[in-house]
Amino acid sequence: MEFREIGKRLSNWGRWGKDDRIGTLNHITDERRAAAGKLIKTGKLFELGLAVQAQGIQRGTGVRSNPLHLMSMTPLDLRGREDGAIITDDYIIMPLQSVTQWDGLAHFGYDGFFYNETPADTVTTMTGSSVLSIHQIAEKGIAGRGVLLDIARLKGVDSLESGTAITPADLEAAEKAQGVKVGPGDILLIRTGWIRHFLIDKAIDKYWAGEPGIELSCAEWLHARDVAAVCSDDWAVEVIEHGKPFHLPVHSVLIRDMGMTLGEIFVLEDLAADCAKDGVYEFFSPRRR
Ligand code: UVW
Repeated sequence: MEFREIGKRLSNWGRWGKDDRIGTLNHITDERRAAAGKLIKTGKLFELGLAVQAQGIQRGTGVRSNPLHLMSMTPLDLRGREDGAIITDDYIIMPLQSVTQWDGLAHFGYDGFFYNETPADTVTTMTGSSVLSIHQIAEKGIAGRGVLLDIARLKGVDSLESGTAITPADLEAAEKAQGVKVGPGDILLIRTGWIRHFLIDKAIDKYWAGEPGIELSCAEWLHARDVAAVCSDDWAVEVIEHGKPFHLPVHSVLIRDMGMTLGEIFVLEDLAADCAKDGVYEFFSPRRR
């Protein structure tokens, strides 16, 4: 299949050493992070994550449900104490796909391997990933120059339709329209408007009925630009046609071959509105753990 050939061509295996665990995040050098810090002008903050909530974005089908909140201690459990203390404790149990998330490099592979020739059997139910666990990305964080490319705005719609493929030409047209250029070490945020089906229309089934997103040819573009990470407001970053058999070629090449973490279910509406207002589409994108 075409993605294997493209993956071989764009492979970053060994590029940062055989023991590398963070892939394209290596493009964020200290110098680039320091330069990104100088982009802070207004100090405004934008929360890009969905709230952890019981009535979340998942539908409870298959293995992915919404967060479950359980009380493990309440004042009733301690009643009658001499010191009068009352205490509450609680748990949250959740699949990580029930909120905004970064895909670790052990999330997706093919033909028996994850990024950097890491065998599939390095991930077990009891230990998780012994080689590519995302804590190695989290320790360093994902902080640097963020660039938003607002493709929904480019096309003059609130949200792209499900199955709409975003091409390199679209990315470049957005760069031109917005007066910004994506460069080495950037964290690229792609807005499709798709999350409005959850946030505004409250149409969760529609949110999961395929999605707009980048097509495989964008992998070459991201590789040529030395992009560090890509995130989007859809649930898989890549275009998915509703009803078609499950296949994720962009995940295959970006995560497994290039070693790029993908950010999914990002809330980009407020950030995009602010960027449109002042015409500034680059910013400091801070470390999140
Ligand atoms: C899959 O659905 C396999 O991945 P993701 O959660 O990254 O969309």
